[in-house]
Amino acid sequence: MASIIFVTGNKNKVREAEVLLRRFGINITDVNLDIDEVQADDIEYIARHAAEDSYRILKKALIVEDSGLYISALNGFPGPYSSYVYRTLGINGILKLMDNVEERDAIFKAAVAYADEKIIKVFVGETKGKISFEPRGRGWGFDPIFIPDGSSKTFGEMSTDEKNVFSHRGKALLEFVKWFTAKSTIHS
Ligand code: ITT
Repeated sequence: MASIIFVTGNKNKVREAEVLLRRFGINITDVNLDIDEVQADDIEYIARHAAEDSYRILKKALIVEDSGLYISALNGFPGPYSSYVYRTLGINGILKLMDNVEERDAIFKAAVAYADEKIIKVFVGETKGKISFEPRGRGWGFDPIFIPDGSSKTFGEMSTDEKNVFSHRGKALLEFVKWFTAKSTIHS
């Protein structure tokens, strides 16, 4: 079985990636490096830098992932600051900002960056949806208030497998895995 390192401090991301990559025969080991994330508006840029910095330390093939929730009525807030905003305002803070706002459009974006001794490559995934009027289900982060287009459930009401079909992370990881398995076949 092929294996890859996932550099993250977020066990929820690890669980989602494990479930998806296992289907392709790829095993994940997660490592929390606690490196400083560059501050930038662009998650692809953030992921690329994190992958570069992590590779310099670990010297093994790895992925990192940066993601964020972009709410239209809030001009894309919290975007790349989602982790901080989740910890400070939380779900209820976001719902309060959206009080009396009818336009609920939002996009979840993920950038998965792969690095090895030769290359750094970034894969993106986006999911359009709506911010719910109240939290529903469990999940983590903003899961209970995000309803992806094509479903009536929030991410918080979905199983990991079902969420992976709809989610930004699932889409970015799928792009990564298609490329990674093709690359491994060529080199083996
Ligand atoms: P690492 O940087 O260590 O990987 P993190 O949680 O700090 O973990 P990010 O900087 O990418 O990750 O922050 C993204 C935040 O956006 C995350 O903490 C959640 O609050 C939110 N988020 C991203 N994807 C999500 C998802 O699928 N479900 C719920 N919330 C999500």
